[in-house]
Amino acid sequence: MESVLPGEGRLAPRSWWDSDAPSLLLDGSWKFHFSPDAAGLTIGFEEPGHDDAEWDLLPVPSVWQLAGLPAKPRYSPPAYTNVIYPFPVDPPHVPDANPTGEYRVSFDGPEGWPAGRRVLRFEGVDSHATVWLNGVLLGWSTGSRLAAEFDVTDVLRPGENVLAVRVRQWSAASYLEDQDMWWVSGIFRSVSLLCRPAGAPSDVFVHADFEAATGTGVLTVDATDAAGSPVAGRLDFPDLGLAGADAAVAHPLPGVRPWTAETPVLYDGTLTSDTEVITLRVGFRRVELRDGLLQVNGVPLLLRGVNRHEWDPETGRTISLETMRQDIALMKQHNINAVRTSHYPPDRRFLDLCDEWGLWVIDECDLETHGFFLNEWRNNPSDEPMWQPALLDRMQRTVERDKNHPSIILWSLGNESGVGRNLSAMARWVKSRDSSRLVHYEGDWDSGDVDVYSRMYADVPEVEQIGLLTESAAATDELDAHRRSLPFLLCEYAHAMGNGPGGLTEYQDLFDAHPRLQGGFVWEWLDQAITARNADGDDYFAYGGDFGEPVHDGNFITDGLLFPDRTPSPGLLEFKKVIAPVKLTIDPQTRAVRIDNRHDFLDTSGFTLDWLLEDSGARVDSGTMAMPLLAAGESATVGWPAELTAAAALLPAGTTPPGTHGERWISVTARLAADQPWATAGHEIAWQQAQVEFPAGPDRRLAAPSSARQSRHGSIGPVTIDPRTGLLAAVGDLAVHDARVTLWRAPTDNDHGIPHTERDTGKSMDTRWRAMGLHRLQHKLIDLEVGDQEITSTYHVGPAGSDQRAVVAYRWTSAEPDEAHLAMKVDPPAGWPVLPRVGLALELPGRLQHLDWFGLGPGEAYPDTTTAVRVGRFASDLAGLQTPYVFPQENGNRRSVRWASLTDSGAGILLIGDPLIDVTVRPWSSAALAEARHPDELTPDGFVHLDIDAAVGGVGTAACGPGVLPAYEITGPVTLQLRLRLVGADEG
Ligand code: IPT
Repeated sequence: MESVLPGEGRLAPRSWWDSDAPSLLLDGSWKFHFSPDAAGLTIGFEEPGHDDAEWDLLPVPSVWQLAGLPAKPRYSPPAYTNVIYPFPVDPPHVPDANPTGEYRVSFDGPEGWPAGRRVLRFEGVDSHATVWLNGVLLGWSTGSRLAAEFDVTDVLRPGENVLAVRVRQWSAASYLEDQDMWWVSGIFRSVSLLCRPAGAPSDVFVHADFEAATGTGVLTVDATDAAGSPVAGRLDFPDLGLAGADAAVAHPLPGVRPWTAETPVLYDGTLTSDTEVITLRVGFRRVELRDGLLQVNGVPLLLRGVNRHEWDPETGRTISLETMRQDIALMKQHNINAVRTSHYPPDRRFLDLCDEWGLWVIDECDLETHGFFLNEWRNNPSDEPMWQPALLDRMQRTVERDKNHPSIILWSLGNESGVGRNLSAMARWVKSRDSSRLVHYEGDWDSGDVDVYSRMYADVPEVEQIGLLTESAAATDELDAHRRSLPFLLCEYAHAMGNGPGGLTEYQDLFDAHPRLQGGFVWEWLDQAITARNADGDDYFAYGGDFGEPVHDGNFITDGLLFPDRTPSPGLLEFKKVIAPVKLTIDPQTRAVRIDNRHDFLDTSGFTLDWLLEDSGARVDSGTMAMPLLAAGESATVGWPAELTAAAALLPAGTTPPGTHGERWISVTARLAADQPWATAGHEIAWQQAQVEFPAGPDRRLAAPSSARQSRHGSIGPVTIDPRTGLLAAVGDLAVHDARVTLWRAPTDNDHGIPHTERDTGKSMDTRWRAMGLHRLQHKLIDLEVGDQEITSTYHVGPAGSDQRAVVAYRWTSAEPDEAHLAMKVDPPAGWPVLPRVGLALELPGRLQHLDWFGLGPGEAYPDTTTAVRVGRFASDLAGLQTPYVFPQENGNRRSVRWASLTDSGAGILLIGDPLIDVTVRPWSSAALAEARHPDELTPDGFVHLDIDAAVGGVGTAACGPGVLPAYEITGPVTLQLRLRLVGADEG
């Protein structure tokens, strides 16, 4: 367990395949005994006769830390750390308190299997397994996310067999598995017994090259025995015209359809040896570094990727096939074309699906030694000779298992493991074994060992320099020349933690502009939370610290584009829109639509186009338009169909509330023409909107409710201002509390992070805003004038102890009896250079639960996350307006609102932007939101909390990476302008 070797007694790694050779799946309920340390180990548990009647039952596969949850961990609890090892860094030693699971299962020895070897296969055991069959020690293994096989031919017997496995949470190998994820243990992937028929190959390596210039595929299949010598085999691929062809010979195949992630053509066939028929699915493609670019089949790729960990909030790192399908379907539905298997090889079935449905894959080795960074990289296993066998073993098991997947285009040496000789050795081995793919590793910025220059979280200016080849030099001239010859990938960017990621568009624009920038992978796919239960018996999503871990990294584990239950976050919708592979541009002037086909391989024949014309969110007319046939990379401009032009000239159809104006918008949408395995025909791929002139016509405004109110001191239209304080006190009969300027928001995860620009100060925006005192402003009335037509007031707004204050001037006027107009000018002091928001916050009666609005929607949006929202008319109750981030934070802003009504049974207030406002409505205050650690701690306080903002700050990605881009920051004076009205039950 403290050996730095990778294991003992295992068989050489090999590729996985399905065949007619029999096998026995051993998954199921196994006997389980847990011990927190060595004192509790069971002497002799491996003996077949050992009495395990009192033992528990545990499912295999599973991780034991999640057993008993959501109520309470039955054995040792899960623990989360990012970089720091949760034990002293004293390699190869691990804690005496080493949680250990002992497993036993009995099964009947298979009968009637053909002659040959019997192999016991573990797909994944975390972290150290010692294995006995029928009391005989087979060996031990490490490499948690890597397969391990043991030869059991001589030990297996007819009748009852007893398999015993001792699994330790900590081993020397734990130093190699410091990925940013939960520490969980056990036999978490399947276990099976295989027959390897005598004379059948031990390993198979499929070579399926594609020569783009001639359209010719070349298929060779190397079948080898345990000694590496060739095994004769015949290929049968009906669709390739191969019948009984010699596998070892190169078969030129003119006219094959190549495999790409956009066109995942697989040819089904078999490799037949004397004793086995192996099923193969072959995809032809050539991956190469050419002209400084990552090319497949002669075409440079643009990767629109995500980093995917394997996680499920209930089963942890044990993932069902259904969940894998769901992940890939969701990726494809959201225009994602690439996945990095961060930071270990996934369940092998995931890669089958990538081949089948089409995703470019970076398959990453199960290696991370990040915690050595906290010790100045002293004794880093990446460079210590004693660890070289273990590192090479990991790389070999990665490549050997997965080498026959066409979806894999890059092998990654691992993640965050510093630099060192052992990494170089891994890279050399990969190149010697598989020259058909490129090598990736991010941790060495000089990039000497690799074929792509890869970085994480580089900011927009630096990425632009890299795109322009004007980046700063690598360590030596030689390395620099090499690196400049390489394409660039952001293997991680746009940290999707909480509200965000902001600023995706700016990266995508760079990827589109500079060929060297071949895309990136958002960090990360899924919030890795765990379903747990609170004291009230309600379930919630737990993160680091929730299981009492003494050392942990809090909610840094919930930073995905999907919420833990795999519902898409607003960030995923934004990403989908930003990376859409079809770009649509509507020009109302020339009545034309430009279509850019941004696929790398697909033409547009698989897509349809349709249009929709709306008046203030109400449908006027809709129809289809012909999608021009465009090859990948081509563009065309087509005229509007006559029906659209005619419809655009129709008189207004929709209605709009009193005091508001109509707007006419065209939407054009590209959709799937036919069903795909991952979505049905009609699925939206891309869309765009444009405003068109609103034809003059009869006023379609709804009648205003008659204002029976009498003008009296302190009233402006329907609004009552308290003549003593100058504050808004009521709108009609609706009491208003605490209506004041607000310059603060409940910090987002990104507000808690340190933006690149604050590296010197080490301060997050949250720290800076709290230091300014924005969360505890006091309001001092300086001047108040209450007239019949106009009420003006001026306040000094600043925190205790500071001489920094904003001057806030309110001016209430009314042009119509039913309406009040507010202009609120906020002049911040020089000491408050950047603000999170500027607006008016107020509390209204809690019964106003319904928001109708015309503006951007349906989802939330912030200035740097506004791509996925469209102009339209939307409605929601309060609950539907909250975004359930795992860690409570600012959320739910509805952006560029023209008007919004907040009502109860149709009666309430109407806000009209002059011209645009942002609106947030919650059943709790921003202060309560900022206090809560989990959403279940938030309870409605009886009020409706309304924020009407003139400016909202961007969100950025400072949780890990650059902060908000300057264009999305609020600086300087801001004026909020809006009109207020009542809406009646009849007009709602
Ligand atoms: C980077 C890691 O590679 C990834 O595993 C994850 O921890 C991510 O950060 C943050 O969520 S490493 C970081 C030092 C940039």
